[in-house]
Amino acid sequence: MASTQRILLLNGPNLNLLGQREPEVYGTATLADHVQAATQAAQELGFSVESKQSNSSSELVQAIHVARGTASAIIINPGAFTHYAWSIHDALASFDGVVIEVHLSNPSTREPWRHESVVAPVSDGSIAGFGGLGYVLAVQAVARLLAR
Ligand code: CA2
Repeated sequence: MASTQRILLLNGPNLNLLGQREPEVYGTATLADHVQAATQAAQELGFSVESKQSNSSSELVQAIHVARGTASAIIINPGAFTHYAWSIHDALASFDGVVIEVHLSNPSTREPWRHESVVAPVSDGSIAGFGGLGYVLAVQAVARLLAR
């Protein structure tokens, strides 16, 4: 029997503060709430989820390296690293599986510096502006893309 396929769920800087500040932008749910919803959706589709949040780009790069060979997909909300962290771009480019970029808000409708994503060019797709639903939609996208 094939082993359960693993999804690495990564969240970047300051997302550990979700639910504590700026609810008008990011909602009232905590990161733990989002991870739980994504994990439940993944389990229903036959996947397991490993979740990591870090405020350090090097830790996120390291987690992506570990995912090479151990995970079938990466779902990543890189936080502000989205807009300038070429190290995360390069690490994701080295990952052979499915990559989905998620944002709670819609960066395209916000300040101009948020309009560029250096992660989007190395992602299979990006989901933005749906709040926490984005993580669940990303899990569903992973399942569909891996079933092709
Ligand atoms: O919309 C998203 O998910 C973002 O990735 C969130 C990042 C932002 O820099 C991106 O442009 C879009 C910021 C995350 C900060 O999270 C906070 C949570 C609670 C309180 C303050 C910040």
